[in-house]
Amino acid sequence: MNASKSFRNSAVIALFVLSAASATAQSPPAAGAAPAGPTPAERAIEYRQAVYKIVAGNFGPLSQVAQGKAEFKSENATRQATRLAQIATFVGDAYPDISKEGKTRALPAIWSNRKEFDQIVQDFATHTKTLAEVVENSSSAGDELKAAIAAVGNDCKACHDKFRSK
Ligand code: ASC
Repeated sequence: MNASKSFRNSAVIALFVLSAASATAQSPPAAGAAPAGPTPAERAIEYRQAVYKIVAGNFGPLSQVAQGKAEFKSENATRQATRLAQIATFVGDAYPDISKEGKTRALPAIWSNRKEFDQIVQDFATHTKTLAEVVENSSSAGDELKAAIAAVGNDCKACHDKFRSK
């Protein structure tokens, strides 16, 4: 290969590399291309919302039982209450600072009034643990079970009233 041909080849390669780099850096994504992934803040918010989906998915049926809208079934209630007590331990650290801003109903008061917020989270963990124990010893939806379910529901509500936007 002579010198001028070799120069031309290098120039072609350089141009190709440059245009490929600028395509990644500057062009909008091609039609149908996957959008950019979530930011760390979006990921943290999605994670938190997933935690609450598990909370609601397990507390909902128990709340129905307490209201007499669903039958008490020991096996189901035990599974739900056990899972609720477990997922309750995920809540406290689902509010990292980066998740304060974004598509979230979590109010800034959570971060400016963290002690009060953490107390409700602690109550939620305590009351779900108690509920799991009460369910374990229940064969029907008696007063003790209803009270244990109500205690958990009150923690949900206390937090929503103060720390979640409408
Ligand atoms: C639920 C649910 C809530 C709480 C709340 C209790 O079942 O999804 O967010 O109970 O309504 O006040």
